[in-house]
Formats: sequence, C-alpha cells, structure tokens
Amino acid sequence: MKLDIEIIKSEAEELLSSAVESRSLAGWHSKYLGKKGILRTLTADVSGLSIEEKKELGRKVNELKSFLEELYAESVSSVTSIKKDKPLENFYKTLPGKKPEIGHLHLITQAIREINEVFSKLGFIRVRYPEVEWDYYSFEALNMPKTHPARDEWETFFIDLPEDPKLGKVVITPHTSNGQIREMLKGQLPIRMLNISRCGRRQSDINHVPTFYQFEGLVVDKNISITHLKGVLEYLIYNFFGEETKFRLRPYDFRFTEPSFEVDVSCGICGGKGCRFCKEGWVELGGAGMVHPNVLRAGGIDPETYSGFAFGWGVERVLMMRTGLKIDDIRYLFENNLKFLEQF
Ligand code: FA5
Repeated sequence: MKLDIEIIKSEAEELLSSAVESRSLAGWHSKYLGKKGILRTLTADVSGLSIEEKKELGRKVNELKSFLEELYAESVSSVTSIKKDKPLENFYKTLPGKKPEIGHLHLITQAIREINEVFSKLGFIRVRYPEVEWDYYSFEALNMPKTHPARDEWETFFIDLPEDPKLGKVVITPHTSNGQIREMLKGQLPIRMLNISRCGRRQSDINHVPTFYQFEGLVVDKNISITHLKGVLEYLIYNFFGEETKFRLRPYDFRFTEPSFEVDVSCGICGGKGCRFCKEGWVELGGAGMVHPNVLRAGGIDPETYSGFAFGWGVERVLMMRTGLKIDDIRYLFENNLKFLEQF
C-alpha cells in the first residue's frame, strides 16, 4: 500500500502541472478527488483487512486526501491569478468602455405595432385567434362549402389530426378571416375588430412566403356601407405610407364578401414606374369587401338589421411598400440575416 500511495502522489503532481497549463483542472479533480475517483477506490474494498490494517489504511488515505486537496487548491489559485493579472497589465481606467451592442425589434414586429396604432385611433380592438384552426372557421362558415373550388386559392396546409364531424379537418389558417366568424360568435355588437396573426400557404417566390402575417379588420353595425370601408382604407394608406401614395380598388370575387375588391397601392420600390417586384407599378396589399349575408348568419347576426365590411392584408407587403425601404424580395424578411436586419 505504501508503494501505491507514493506512486499516486507523484503521478498526481506530474499530471496536475500539465493540467494547469491546459486549464483542465476539473478533469484532474474528478480523476483523483471525484465521486468515482482514485481516492475513493482505495477504501472501496477493505473486507480482507484486519482492524489494525484498516486503521493504517485510513490514516494513509486521509494523508493522501489532504495532500491532493492542498495541491489542487494551490493550482486553482495560481490559475485564477494568471487570469486576473493578465488583463490588468493593459487596463487603463480612463479609457471609454466598449458599449454592448443593442438590437432592435424585427421589422415585422415594428410594422405590426404601427398598424395596430393606426387602427386603435379609429377604435379598433386588437384580438388574436387560432393559427392552427378548424376548416369550419377558415372556409365553411366563410361561405366556402367543402367541395367549393374557391378553396384552391388558399393553398392550405392540412394537419394530420382526426377530423371533427362538424368542424372538419385541422388546418394552418391560410388567412385571418377565420377571426371574422370567431369574433361574431362572441355575440357582442357593434364590432370593430383588428385580428393580426400568422398564416400559412404552400407558396414561395419573391412576393410570397409559406408563413406570413395578415391583419384583418371587421366592422359590423347598423347602416355600415362601402363608404365607411373606403374611408378606413384611405386612413390606413395615408397614415402608413403618406398622402402621395396612390391606391385603387379592383373588383374581385371573394366568397365571403359581396361586393369584393382587391386593394393595390402604387409600388413603393420603384415609385410606380414598374420593377422586378411589381412589374406594372401596382402592388396588391390585400382584399376587402362588404360582409356576405351568409357569413353574418354563420356568425349569428341578422343580415336584415346589420351590415359590415372586412379587409385582410399582408403585413409584409404593406411594410415593403413603404417608400424608401426598397425591399424587393419578401423572403429577406424571414432569413434572419443580421447584415440585412441591421440596416433598419
Ligand atoms: C385573403 O386572404 C382574404 N382573406 C382577404 C379578405 C379579407 C378579403 C376580408 C375580403 C375580406 P388574399 O388571398 O388575396 O386574400 O390575401 C390577402 C393578402 O395577404 C395578399 O394580398 C398579400 O398581401 C398577403 N398574402 C397572401 N398570401 C401570401 C403569401 N404566401 N406570402 C406573403 N403574403 C401573402
């Protein structure tokens, strides 16, 4: 045993000096002093020893333990002082410090906040409805029965989950219009809703991404007309883009609004001259229209007494049309490339 302990001591000393250099003191500690370390193994099996031999072993192991612990403590303090001393050599108290870099909100978050602010001035209340949704709210209650071909336009992602007999399949909602029905079913009239959330469609090119944000406005009250719709859209466009921006309503065919429109603004990238993003000077921001009577009925509202308008626009497109930003590929917004994001 004498021999063993002396060998352990000298090996430990030798190993420790190289551990100090490579800063791997933790490895050395677990080898000698750890739970499964050498020190523990020395006293693991004492069954064949007499009482005297056990006492002798105990004394030697304790001595070895103190030796190893002292050795370790010395080495730790020498490493710490190396760490502490080095930077002090070049430390000038009066030099200005290095400022930590501060990031900023993502462009899309900034746009969502601004859009919310514009609408809150008109009394719209921000809500959020499920992004993983039943077919019923995203399609069926919006006047698009199960086999209706209009559904194709929404290039929907279906989730592999059991179907509900009434609500149908589970989808990633392809638009925020699911919020129209959910809001109406709350049974609180009049309605001035702003629903901003993520949507999904199987699309990807310079002006489409598979996951994007939409904001949906819904107003339901007595005597709501198309003039109110146009006034609200104009308010948004002038506040967000400035009064020099031109916009137009193009007749369209959404199943959940009648009449329906698509809303275009003059392209903020090329100033309406035509570029690789807009092609002809106009960019579609979203759809709008007067809420279809069938949709009001599905929301439990009597279309003989109430009318309403709705609109659903893409947050990213609105952001990109801001004069001066000149972002001509929507996918840049989702790449998380700091060189791109730090510009804004
Ligand atoms: C709709 O989604 C309708 N729900 C809008 C609506 C609401 C009409 C209420 C009437 C009443 P559309 O499929 O055109 O409409 O999409 C609206 C906008 O969402 C588009 O103009 C575009 O700005 C944005 N958008 C649609 N798909 C994508 C996509 N894959 N990537 C980025 N933005 C998209």
